[in-house]
Amino acid sequence: MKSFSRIAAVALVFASISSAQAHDHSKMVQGAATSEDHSMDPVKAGDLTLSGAFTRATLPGAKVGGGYIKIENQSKEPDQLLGGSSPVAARVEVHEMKMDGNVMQMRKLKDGLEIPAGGSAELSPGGTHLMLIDLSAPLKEGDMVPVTLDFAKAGKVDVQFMVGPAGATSMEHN
Ligand SMILES: [Cu+2]
Repeated sequence: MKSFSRIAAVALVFASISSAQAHDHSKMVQGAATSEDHSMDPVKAGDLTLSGAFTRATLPGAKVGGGYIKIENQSKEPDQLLGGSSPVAARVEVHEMKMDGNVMQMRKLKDGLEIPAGGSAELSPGGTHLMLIDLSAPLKEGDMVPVTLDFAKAGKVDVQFMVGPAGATSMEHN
């Protein structure tokens, strides 16, 4: 129940900026493309290859930040991204996100995100994402954020997430 109420609180934050947030998604996707210019060398962990990890600068007082990454799986077995941890956040969860009317809704994927055998999964702005919850300090553009991802089969994998620009200008009015 505790974790549910936390997610509900997070959802409320997004709901309060509903239409502006929806409008901003196109910018967020562009931000993703830009971030590839600075993307880190891919990280290999067993049959997994993780690449293009980035997050976005947050404003003072922001409680959450998003994490985005591409994960390829060369195994004949699927794996699951269960969540993670980071020194900058109290918790790191895998969230699914979708628009309901003009209200952003997201929920924790409690069984994790499947990385299909011989396939890949991409966590990206506006879609499935990592959520860094209860940030200890704002994420600053240009910094690197260490995140330990937790996979069902591959285990724990350390990845550096580069902090890109905030991009979401509409959020500055909140
Ligand atoms: Cu989320």
